[in-house]
Amino acid sequence: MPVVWSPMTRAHDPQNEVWVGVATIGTEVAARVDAILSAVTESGHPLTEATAHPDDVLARVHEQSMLTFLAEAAERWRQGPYVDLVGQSRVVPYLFPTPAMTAGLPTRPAVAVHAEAGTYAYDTMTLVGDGTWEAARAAVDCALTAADLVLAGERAAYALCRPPGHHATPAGFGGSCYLNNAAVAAEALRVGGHDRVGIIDIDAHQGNGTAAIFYDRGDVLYGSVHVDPAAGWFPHIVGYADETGTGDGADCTRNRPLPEGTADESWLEAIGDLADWVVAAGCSALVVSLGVDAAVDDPESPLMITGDGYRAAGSILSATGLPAVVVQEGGYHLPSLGSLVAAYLHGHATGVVSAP
Ligand code: SP5
Ligand code: ZN
Repeated sequence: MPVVWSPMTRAHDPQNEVWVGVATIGTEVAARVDAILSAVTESGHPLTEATAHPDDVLARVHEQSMLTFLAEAAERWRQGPYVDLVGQSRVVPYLFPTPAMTAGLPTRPAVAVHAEAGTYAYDTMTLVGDGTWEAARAAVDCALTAADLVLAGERAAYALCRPPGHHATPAGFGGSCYLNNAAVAAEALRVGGHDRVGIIDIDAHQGNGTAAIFYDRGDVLYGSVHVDPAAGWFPHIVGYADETGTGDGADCTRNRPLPEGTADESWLEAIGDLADWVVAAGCSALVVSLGVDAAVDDPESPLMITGDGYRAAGSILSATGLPAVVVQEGGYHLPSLGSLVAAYLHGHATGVVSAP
């Protein structure tokens, strides 16, 4: 399976994730790119460098105000007092203008970048520094280049996107995500002539950004299997089974939350259900949000999926027979990250269903 990547995706270095007010070492690191690159190269998948694409498809997914903020935030921060004053070199939000604050009053955009950040950043874990915009935009180019390959007749192509994207909403970034690569891939497939596209998200966390982008649309289905937010896991407030879409998108969203500790068998059953669903709905192309953080060793989730499980997931999604853009999402255990991705790609490329 062709692997699309970009050296620019290494440029984002969040350094820290501010979690419960404490700067912890970030897990969404540039070394993820090289861990994946070396494993997929070893497995014999051909590498292709992403080509630069215009902003038109990206602009169908995100509001211009957030794109402008992300493109300019690091420079605005550098020109502010933050490094000298408190030694903070990354953009960290300071307040969040939620309805609890605005409370029906007329409001204006915040002038200070530390205050404006909370208009778009919805958590404190997704910092912006030099290179963040360039890397996130390069990841979008990876997704678009992989979509081009599929539109040109490849059965499947893998986009080594980093930073990941499925938590990025139309006008919000969070969960280590800035630009929604999978949503961009789905839009590219739509523009390229597929009338109905299915997205299946097997990252350990529900992709609230992708869900939000397509919640009221009937032309892109979103299905996700993830650790149950009701057990206290990110994204906490969405991802429940009774969220099924609205308006034209009624019944076009499907969440399959799973309990902590879930192992291969029930996880694969849920993926099989999502696969049957997108096929029955008449989708002609597929986007896979491939997070490998559901793996047993991953520090960010309590699911217990094995490498064989990921291989079987690839086989199940390959058996849909749909042309597929596979987009990298999460996965943070550096020693196993590459082999988990390779296991999925092997299953998807060969289509052999191995017993769970
Ligand atoms: C794309 C993706 O997988 N994003 C992950 C979002 C979940 N992050 C929530 C992190 C919760 C805090 N974890 C402990 C961090 C200590 N450094
Ligand atoms: Zn995740």
